[in-house]
Amino acid sequence: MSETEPKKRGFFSRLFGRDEEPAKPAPTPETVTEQAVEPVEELKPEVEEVAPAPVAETAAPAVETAFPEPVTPPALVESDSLPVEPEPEPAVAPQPAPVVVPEPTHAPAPQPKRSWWRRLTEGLSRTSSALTTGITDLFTKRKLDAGTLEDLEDILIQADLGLATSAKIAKAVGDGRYDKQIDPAEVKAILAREVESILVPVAQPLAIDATKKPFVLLMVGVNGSGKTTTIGKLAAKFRSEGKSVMLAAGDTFRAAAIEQLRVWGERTGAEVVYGQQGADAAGLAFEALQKAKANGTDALLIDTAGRLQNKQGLMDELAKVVRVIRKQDPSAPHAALLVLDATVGQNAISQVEAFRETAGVTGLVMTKLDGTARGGILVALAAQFGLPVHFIGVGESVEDLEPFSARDFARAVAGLGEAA
Ligand SMILES: Nc1nc2c(ncn2[C@@H]2O[C@H](COP(=O)(O)OP(=O)(O)OP(=O)(O)O)[C@@H](O)[C@H]2O)c(=O)[nH]1
Ligand SMILES: [Mg+2]
Repeated sequence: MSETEPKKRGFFSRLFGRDEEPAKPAPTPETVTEQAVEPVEELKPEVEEVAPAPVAETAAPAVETAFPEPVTPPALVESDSLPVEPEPEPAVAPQPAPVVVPEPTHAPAPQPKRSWWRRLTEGLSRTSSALTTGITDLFTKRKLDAGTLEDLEDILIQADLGLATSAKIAKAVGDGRYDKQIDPAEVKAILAREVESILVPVAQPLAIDATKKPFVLLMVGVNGSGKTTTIGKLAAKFRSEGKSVMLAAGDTFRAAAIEQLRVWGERTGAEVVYGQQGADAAGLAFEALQKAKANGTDALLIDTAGRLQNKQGLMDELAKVVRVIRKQDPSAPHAALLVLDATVGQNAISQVEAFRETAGVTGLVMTKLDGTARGGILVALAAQFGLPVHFIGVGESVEDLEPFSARDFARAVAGLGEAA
């Protein structure tokens, strides 16, 4: 489970709009075996680094059942290294993990379409109301002085805009306005203008280089930040553009993570390459890249296990995934996207530092802006790192992920209307 996130509502309940997972048929071991791809054991000869020598890097050994699930999946937070040893054989024969393939009839009823602006402003409402309420209270019927500007700076810092940016905005508001009355609307307009100017350089669409077959996208981040969901949303986008997509279930930690990606594969018509729980993630990524190359696939999206940025063992595993991918294609991954959960606030800064160092992060995706009053963190990150921000997420559904627009974001957080 996640250290950074409270217990989540089950994936299946979200997907199917139910409180419980669907009743799982108990498949025979043969059924399960048929649905699994070849064990990752077979990858080893092709990947120098997944040779059996170091214990921490061996793939899970082949076992009789296709899903040799331990009764209790290994807890991510309790270990610095990926699970490598199979659980000892239980006295009672293990139940094969049921494979749940969603029935089309379980698809949620289509939601009425809301415009992106509406979803964005609703999603950012907690951040914008924290800012605009504070600004209105502060500037109504009051002349501007040093104290007001300090209070304004505090409001901005509390919304996680960062010290430097908050000071800059307060200074812009103060410029030439001392001892004058200033309308809250004017302050909001200055806020929007300043935020936009910081965000413009980072608001860059994710460019898919069509000459790369496949274009390899690696998704990284801490536990529960939204990596797998974002992969699903991107797969849906790419498929709707007519691209062929392959997903690699590189979060080999949890059987549920593999299953979650397989469901996205089903929903989006993307092939999913997956191995057994506990298999070597680097080996799996290597095999997926080989398959995608052979198939001429347009985009390969590689999921990875969530890992805290201060767990060195897990960060080393991620570095290995990148190294192994590069052995086959030195230009890959062509995009390494760090998925950041906006609700973590300032912790996002150390996440960017660590993942940039380990995985060569090329761009950011910020999710869960709908669940926080601290959306200003995106501005602080832009000012500090200048990394491209490709997408933001303001909800759980497929259409809640959109390319990032500096102007829309700036106007929405400042509580202004849609740009003309
Ligand atoms: N409200 C909201 N929820 C989101 C958003 N993006 C993802 N989520 C939810 O966040 C939860 C975690 O998402 P996952 O995609 O499983 O996260 P992950 O990073 O793959 O998690 P691990 O694999 O456990 O590290 C799920 O319940 C998602 O539906 C978003 O933009 N807004
Ligand atoms: Mg995941």
